[in-house]
Amino acid sequence: MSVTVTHRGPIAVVTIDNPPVNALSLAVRTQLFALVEALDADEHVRAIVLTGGGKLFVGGADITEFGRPVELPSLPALIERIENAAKPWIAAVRGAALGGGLELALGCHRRVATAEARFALPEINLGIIPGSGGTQRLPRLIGIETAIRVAAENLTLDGTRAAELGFIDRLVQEPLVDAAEAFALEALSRPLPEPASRRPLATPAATAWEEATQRIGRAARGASAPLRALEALRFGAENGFEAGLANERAIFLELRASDESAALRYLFFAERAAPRPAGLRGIAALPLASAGVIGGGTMGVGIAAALRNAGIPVVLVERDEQSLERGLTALKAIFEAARKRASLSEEEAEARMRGVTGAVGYEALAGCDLVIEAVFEDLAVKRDVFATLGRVCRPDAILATNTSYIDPRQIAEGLPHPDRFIGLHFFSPAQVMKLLEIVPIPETRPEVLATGFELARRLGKVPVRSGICDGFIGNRILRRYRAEAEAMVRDGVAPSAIDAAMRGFGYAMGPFEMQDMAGLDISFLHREAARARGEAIAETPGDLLVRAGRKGQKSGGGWYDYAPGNRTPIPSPDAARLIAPLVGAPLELAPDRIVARLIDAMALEGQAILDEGIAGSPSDIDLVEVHGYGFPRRHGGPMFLSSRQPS
Ligand code: 3H9
Repeated sequence: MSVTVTHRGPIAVVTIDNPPVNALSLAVRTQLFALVEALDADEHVRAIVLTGGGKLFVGGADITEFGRPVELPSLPALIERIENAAKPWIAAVRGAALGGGLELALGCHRRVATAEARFALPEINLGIIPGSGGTQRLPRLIGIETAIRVAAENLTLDGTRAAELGFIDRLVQEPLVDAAEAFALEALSRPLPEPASRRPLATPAATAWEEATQRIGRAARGASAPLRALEALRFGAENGFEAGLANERAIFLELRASDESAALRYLFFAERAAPRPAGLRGIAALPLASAGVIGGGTMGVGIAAALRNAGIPVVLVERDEQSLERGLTALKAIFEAARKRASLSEEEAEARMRGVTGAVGYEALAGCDLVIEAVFEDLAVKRDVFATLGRVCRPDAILATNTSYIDPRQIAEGLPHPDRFIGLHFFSPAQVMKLLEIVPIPETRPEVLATGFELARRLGKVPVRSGICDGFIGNRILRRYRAEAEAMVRDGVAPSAIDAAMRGFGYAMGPFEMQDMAGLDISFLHREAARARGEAIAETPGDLLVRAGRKGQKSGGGWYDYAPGNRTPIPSPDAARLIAPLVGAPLELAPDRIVARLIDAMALEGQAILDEGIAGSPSDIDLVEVHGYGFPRRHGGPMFLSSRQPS
């Protein structure tokens, strides 16, 4: 049974027990609906306490049902039935009451919660809006301004805040059900409060709506659900509860069927599946109490910051005092910036640095459970590092390389105990970017691989296992993406038109703007190295730019020109002249054609990566693109998009 009822004198306690998150599946809704009827008719029952089994109240509607037509009883019908029940229903909340879970609590006549309870309407993250009265009942209890923050801007209220806002009638302590029962008994003598749906709601001035529209539109970056949530809130405030509820439901059903919601739901499940790859079930991670990072450049410092943010003590190693000092200063600056943004307190920022030991020489790494190498991308340099680590580190310490392109098998050659070696490919800035490509070599022990995934979990990252190939999953697709963008330039399409199309699609910047920011020279050097190895790689427009000294923003220009001290790209006649020998007659392509050509190229490379067994699933590839390369979340990823296109 997903829903159980027990009797405590005149109080019936209804518990939703539907692990893992007590989602309001069809079975739960059906049983709850029948229970409301039965308890109304039961003359021994005078009030009902509704609670969730386990650690949380209810995680929301069952998202796995969203791919199918709505099955009855619907959640709005159930909530309306509870609101109209003959006896008072009291929600007793511990842990999360999210989405439909919060809406269910809103339909109850009274609510108690622990201080740590969490109330939120995260529907917009799934490309939908609340569909069971969340945008209509919540503002009538807590005021429209806070309701806007909750429904359209992802604000979570804890129990304490919810009680201050009057949404929670009483803050209680564990044992929750005992406290809720006592509250229910006391409340028996009091008249029932007006249900949320019948409470008045003050309508804010038009300017307040305009201000919220601007704010939410800016933050949404092209996603539609946040503004639709605001629209539902406004309509309800201006037209009354009944009309508001019908309008909310219509928007919910429209969005539930949208491509955007399908993409976001797909990512929701992909992100949850990623930390637990099939091959590692039951394999325990090794202890990870301390870590070393070699290299105090941007990447090493970012990795050190990510480790410290997860509470792991770090030894940062550089080759001389001066470089170490630079690295430590950069690390401190990261925490200082977080303090200025108020995401860290002064004390926390100081504690982050207290957990860092700077060292010149590798002996300081002798006690570390894990050492991550983030030095210059050069095989000989890296091999040297690991030869030394093989001598100074414990034989059971995990040794990891952060290489982006070098074959980790070659790096590990000659290392004693290569079974503890692994690639951990972070993305810059490593304290921010969510992706972690985990690259085992054939000798890597399963426990070491499991520790890579456990590290990702502790760092709050999305782990994706990658096989070994040039560039692993992400940089290999990036190369194909850039090559296709350059092929379009050769066909005569202006770089600025390609960039504008990709921005329109949802990327923060287009491929040429990105190259200018990152520098054109690194991929140029790769091509040159491949040419030196005898690979037949034709001259590209990018090669012509680099040969003329246009390496991107750092050299004052690349694909674009830049005014001194300004990063705004200006279409460049000089660049156009330089690449002209490789470029055809001007060609205008519609933005959606440009986007389709680039996404197709990425998906084709992704398919090759799958066929070669480099990635385990299409969704792993999409997670790489979304979390490492700025692919717009609302489109799901290149593999998702291509799977939905008619062929
Ligand atoms: C909604 O409510 C719409 C309504 O307004 C209107 C309806 C008419 N359904 O995250 P975890 C699975 S929309 C189905 O690792 P945690 C998840 O896939 C919903 N399954 O746990 C995973 O499965 P598996 C609004 C769900 O403890 C397992 O549960 N609600 C759902 O770190 C554990 O998940 C939300 O958007 C679901 N609703 O965090 C809340 N939720 O083990 C979404 C989870 O097979 N959920 N699963 O991989 C969450 O934010 C977190 O799961 C939660 C628990 C905080 C609840």
